[in-house]
Amino acid sequence: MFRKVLIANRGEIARRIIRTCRRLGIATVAVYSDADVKALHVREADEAVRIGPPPVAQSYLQVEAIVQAARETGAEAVHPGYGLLSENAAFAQAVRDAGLMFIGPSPEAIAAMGSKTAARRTVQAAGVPVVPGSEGAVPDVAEALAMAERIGYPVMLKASYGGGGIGMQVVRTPAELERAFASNSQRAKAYFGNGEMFLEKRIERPRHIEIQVLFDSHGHGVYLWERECSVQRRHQKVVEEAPSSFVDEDLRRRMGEAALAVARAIGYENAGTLEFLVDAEKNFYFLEMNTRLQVEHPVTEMITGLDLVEWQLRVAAGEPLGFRQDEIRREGHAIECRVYAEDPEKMLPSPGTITKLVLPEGPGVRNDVGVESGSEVTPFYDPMVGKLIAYGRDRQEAIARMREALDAYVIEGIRNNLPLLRRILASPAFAAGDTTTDFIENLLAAK
Ligand code: MV4
Repeated sequence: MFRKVLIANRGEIARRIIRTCRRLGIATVAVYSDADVKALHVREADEAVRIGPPPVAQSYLQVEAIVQAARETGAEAVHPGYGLLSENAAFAQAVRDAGLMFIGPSPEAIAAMGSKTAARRTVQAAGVPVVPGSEGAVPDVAEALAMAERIGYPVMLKASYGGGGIGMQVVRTPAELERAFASNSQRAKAYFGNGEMFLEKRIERPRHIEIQVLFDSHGHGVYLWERECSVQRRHQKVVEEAPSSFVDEDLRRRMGEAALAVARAIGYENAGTLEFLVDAEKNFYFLEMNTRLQVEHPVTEMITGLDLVEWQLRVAAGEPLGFRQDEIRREGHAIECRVYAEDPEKMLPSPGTITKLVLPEGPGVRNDVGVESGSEVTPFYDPMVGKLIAYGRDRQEAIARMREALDAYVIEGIRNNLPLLRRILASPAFAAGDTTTDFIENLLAAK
């Protein structure tokens, strides 16, 4: 096992990784920007290296500074966390080139899933369904119109390198497609450096269900069941749970095996997640693969009893997975709420100083947070202040524990989404498991 690991991240996920390293007797190196001098992850790591000024482009995205910090401190491996450089193939390569282990998949596997059109082809070749749509990129409006005619309206116009809904649009008529094509392509080019577009059939009121996979470096892989993340707002996940109340044993097995087939096809190693859209008839379609640890990984940990960061470290160090698919537990139910520093009406980040923070406690309650009373939420980084996770013997108990925990949660000094989270967890639609992707929209419209 590694003796020392550098964590190329900040906030709650850096602390989460430090916690597991400490338990395994691994020394930790934090990196930090000038805005994070007093941050918890810096205080909790065994060592910390300053990497630059507050903006991420000058600090947490500085590949050279981070690799240099790892070299100087004698770290043997780098954990990228999520976001930032976690899915950057060039970073994974730079870590390797420095003679260090990247705690994640190979640069080739990251790149294989980096383009959505390339990923669609790979996935189809592995025999896994994708949403009916264009074969690859759609070069211009004329081709888009012809393709949309074949697929049938409504269609989804999407950016090949997109994310967060940017460059994505529902298109219902040819006239709309003519208007939307160039503008979305330009937007994608501005945001992602590439304006390549493709088309898919629009799936109505889908659910977002993802499969967690874990592969060792000896070609052995397992799936750690599913998470349902349909409760989103503006393409930002708000509530996630495991298992999904919509998934039956047969669908679970079919999605799990599909996920393994895709991961095998690209020689995947480490933890990864395959996102699927699932329609009302329980048809599932591959959407994309996230080649990193996800924000919502705790709900999987709660129902399996596995520590995903521990297994990321073990397989990166060359250890085989010590278990088979039929030995993986699936017990109880877990729900995660993402607590954001945001203006509840405008849903925009709300920076400021957290003057008071009281985290709820109780049986089955877990808090993964990056802040404390006195912390400043700056406009430089993601406004998520933490994650509240509740576990119960069944979904009903998990909901009851989550509602109590949300009621006991106190954040003062900044606007936050606790009121929205309380409303979601109290809604009859959520209790009924009626969690399609338009859930929050409907909840807010009902008032
Ligand atoms: C779709 C879709 C319907 N049909 N694709 C949104 C984020 C991006 N990763 C994919 N998204 C969608 N793709 C087709 N062909 C509906 C969505 C979608 C969505 C998906 C998952 C969770 C929430 C969502 C909210 C709005 C739209």
